[in-house]
Amino acid sequence: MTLNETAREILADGKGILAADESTGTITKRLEAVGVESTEDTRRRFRDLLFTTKDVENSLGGVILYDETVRQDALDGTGMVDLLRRRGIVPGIKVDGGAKDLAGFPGEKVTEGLDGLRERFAEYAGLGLRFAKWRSVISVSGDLPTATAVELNAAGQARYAALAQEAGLVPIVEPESIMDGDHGIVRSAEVTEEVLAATVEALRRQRVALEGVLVKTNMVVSGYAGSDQAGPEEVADRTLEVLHRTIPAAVPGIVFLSGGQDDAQANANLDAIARRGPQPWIVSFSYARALQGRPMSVWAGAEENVASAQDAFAERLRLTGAANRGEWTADAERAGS
Ligand code: 5MM
Repeated sequence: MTLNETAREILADGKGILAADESTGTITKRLEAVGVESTEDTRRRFRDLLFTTKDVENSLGGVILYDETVRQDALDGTGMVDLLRRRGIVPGIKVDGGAKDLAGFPGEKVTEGLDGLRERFAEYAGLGLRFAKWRSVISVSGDLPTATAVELNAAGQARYAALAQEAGLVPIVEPESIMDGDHGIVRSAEVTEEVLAATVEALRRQRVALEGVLVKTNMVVSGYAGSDQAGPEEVADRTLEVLHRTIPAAVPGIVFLSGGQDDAQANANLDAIARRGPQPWIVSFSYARALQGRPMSVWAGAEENVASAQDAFAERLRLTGAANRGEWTADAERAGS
């Protein structure tokens, strides 16, 4: 199977990707926020709960895993990777080593993790993983990002993507422009465009085959601390404008992260984008928080809550799937929450 075929398989029939690849530090924060101690076992139980939810394969074509999960067994004794494969879900792996402070550039980050990556990819390919993910983090303000941060992160994405393709895995290239500031949507569009353009240019220079790449990006939204919040119609227009300007049609698919938007907002925006009709690429979702937040709080670590947490996860998938087809409504979201 070619990389392009794998990418299309993941996003076939309106399916999207679950990002269940939180590093131990990140999932620990999320578990502790709902009163659950983070241990290897609680992390395994929560991810088992997600992956064994009924009919999950109808909405998810791929799941991004963290290294720890790849080496764990589900509660029925099946390896987590095999469990997903048996359900017809393509297993993937986050391979970046996290975004670290960029020396000399206060407030900016650079993603680490290239050392030894060729060898790690060889192992992951042997373990049955078929796609990968690398996230870079771009700070946004009136002055940031600097050209240096944009270029270094783009170069990292390109080197990672080339190694992924060499090993036969589809790289998800995820340059996230962070929307935490008080900037308006125009600034958000400007930075997202600069970052995506630089990333695609770096991929070309690194001889990465665009046909075998998936792009994961933020939606173009107003900075969360801003007084003026753009609605879904403007988000859809500006997001698609930026994507049309930067992402070649050779790229098979673009998936959106939820980025800390609340569940309903992420889906309202995804729905508005989907309602714009067919695009040169498949457009879909790759959410972590907007799919997992609700089931995690329903679960709260208690065995007796597993069934209701799975219902909550199925409901999040149903609503996000509807948004991905342009069939979402605020009423359905309210009824489901
Ligand atoms: C931006 O984060 C990605 C998408 O998640 P959201 O939908 O919540 O925005 C997500 O895949 C993220 O990269 C992982 O959760 C891993 O995070 P860390 O920081 O632990 O590598």
